[in-house]
Amino acid sequence: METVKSQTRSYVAWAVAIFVGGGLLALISPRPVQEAWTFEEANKHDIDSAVRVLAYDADEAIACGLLHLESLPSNARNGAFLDVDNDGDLDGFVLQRGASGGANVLFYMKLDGGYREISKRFGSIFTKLRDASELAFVDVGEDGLVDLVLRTHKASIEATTILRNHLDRRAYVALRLRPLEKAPSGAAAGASRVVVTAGDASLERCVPVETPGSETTLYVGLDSFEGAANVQVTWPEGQTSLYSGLAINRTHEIEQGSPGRVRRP
Ligand SMILES: [Ca+2]
Ligand SMILES: [Ca+2]
Repeated sequence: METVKSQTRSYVAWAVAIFVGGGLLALISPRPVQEAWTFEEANKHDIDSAVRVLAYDADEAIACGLLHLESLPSNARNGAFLDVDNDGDLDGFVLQRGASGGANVLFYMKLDGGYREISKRFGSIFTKLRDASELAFVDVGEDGLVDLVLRTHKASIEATTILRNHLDRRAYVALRLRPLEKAPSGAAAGASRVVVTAGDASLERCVPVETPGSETTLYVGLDSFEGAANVQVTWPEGQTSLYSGLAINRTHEIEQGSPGRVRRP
């Protein structure tokens, strides 16, 4: 009888352990990764407002100090860097020519100071569209989670598509940067450098300015920061503007030549 009781207690203990263990596992497991990104048809407004945020064209990469670019695949043909999960670390995207001649979208995320491909974590969604020829970003829904625009080439039967971002929400600040329409004589096209200070964290970003006056919206992820952010912008010509006390989780318009003033859209 004692043995039966002991066995019963043992079964109950195992059942409790499995139940508690399963519950803990469910709590710490990330939600299904397939849901983190979904395909969506791109409308004209989204396509028109999409911007390349940080490209890795060799000159721009040098201007931006993105030294980790050496780790990208040699057959990569277009790419961009952006903090898609707003954790403060830049993530990288590249289009890579596949073995059959089509293009695959690869998604890299910064880990331990280097870049690792993690597209497989999200199932096949990053390799579905094979004719993508250009990457751009736009924030559909203006929810602070930046979405990926995959432009296809003209001959393709595939339409330009948006990969909608459903990753977990974190704090961010969005800066709509508007450099001078006419660059001062002698000034070369280059990049604006942006430093966002949020509490103890200082995040530096680099935004290529392809044509004078071209507006670019920069999203800077702030993880779990609560409070107001300070921003320093160094424009391509070297002029520096400071902006303090910017509210998080919203977009601020920052115009070159208006130091200290931020126009709110
Ligand atoms: Ca990130
Ligand atoms: Ca969005």
